[in-house]
Amino acid sequence: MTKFATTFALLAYFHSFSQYCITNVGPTTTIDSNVESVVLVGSSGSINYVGCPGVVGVQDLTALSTNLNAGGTYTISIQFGTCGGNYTGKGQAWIDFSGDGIFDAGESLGTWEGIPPTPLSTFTFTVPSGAQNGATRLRVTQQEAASSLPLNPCASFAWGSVMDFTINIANGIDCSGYPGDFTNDAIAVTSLPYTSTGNNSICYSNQNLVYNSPDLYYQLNPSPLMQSIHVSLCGSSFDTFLSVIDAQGNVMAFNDDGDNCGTASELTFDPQGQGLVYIIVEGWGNSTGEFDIQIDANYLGTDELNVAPYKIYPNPANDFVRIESIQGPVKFNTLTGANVMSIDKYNGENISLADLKPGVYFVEFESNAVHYSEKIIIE
Ligand SMILES: [Ca+2]
Ligand SMILES: [Ca+2]
Ligand SMILES: [Ca+2]
Repeated sequence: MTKFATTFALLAYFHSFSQYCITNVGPTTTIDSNVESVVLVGSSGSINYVGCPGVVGVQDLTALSTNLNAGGTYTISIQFGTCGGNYTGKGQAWIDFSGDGIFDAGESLGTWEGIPPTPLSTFTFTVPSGAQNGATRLRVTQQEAASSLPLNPCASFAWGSVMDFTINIANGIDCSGYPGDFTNDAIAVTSLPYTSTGNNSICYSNQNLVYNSPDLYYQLNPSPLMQSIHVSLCGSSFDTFLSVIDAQGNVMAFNDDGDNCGTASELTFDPQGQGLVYIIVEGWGNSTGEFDIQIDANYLGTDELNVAPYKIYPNPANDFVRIESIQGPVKFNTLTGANVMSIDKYNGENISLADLKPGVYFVEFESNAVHYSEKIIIE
């Protein structure tokens, strides 16, 4: 498939909000090869888990956690083994230090291979000083009959284990000043034109699964006067990908490489009738870097704007006034809001002004559920 066709297929069928690979991952059976124990003593607290019986899929042990400091060195002890017979296999563990929802190759703690029973595996590792503060994930996997190392942390296979634990990191990068990681934290675009820069290489996770690259979310509430909205990442330093989704997650528009800006992205979408929309910036593939974003709108021309759906005449008025194209209640109020005349069921006829003194009044009525208040002068 071409790059474009692949992108389209992913967008059309696999657009969802999820972070770590957890579906169609891990063993499909509970017997035989299995991680028997995981011990990790942190700077405070510890994980001390004993396995067996086996669990199908990813075993969610994220309720178990320990605290690690960026720059600190720790040792994890894993007993790769079995809950049944002994068969050759391979094992590996990762911590998502970057906090991007991906167990990257560089985040591996160590590997094992053998036929159980084998000695306890101890992997000593240092938490990168650039690790992201907060909760992240440890994944321990054992895969029977795996062909080679390193293992794929997202693989599905017959026998073995995939176990996820929570790691709380401190003394690393504080990402609290990096909004836009997801829809609940989207960067609000409150006026157009909008120009900003961003960087998805630290503090952002992969929420938009079109590509594994971490993504930034912007949110925009289009005005009804906006006919089209143009989003451009032209000038960005890396190969970007851009999508626009509505509040339900439906893809409204997307672009990989814009017509005018190399591998940076550019698109135009129709905001008419839309509530909140999200503009998602990510990289093509795994690419990350600094990007420029410009958002602008074309507005409906005056001839396309709704002209007033009624006509009041004459104004100034003398004996009568008429409101064309209006039906329903009409009220005459003074400038201070006191009601001086009401018509319950107006139907386009002349309204006699004989009972009103000369002066300035507000005429109040509705058209298509919109309330209008028009000033008229009675002479
Ligand atoms: Ca990662
Ligand atoms: Ca992504
Ligand atoms: Ca691109």
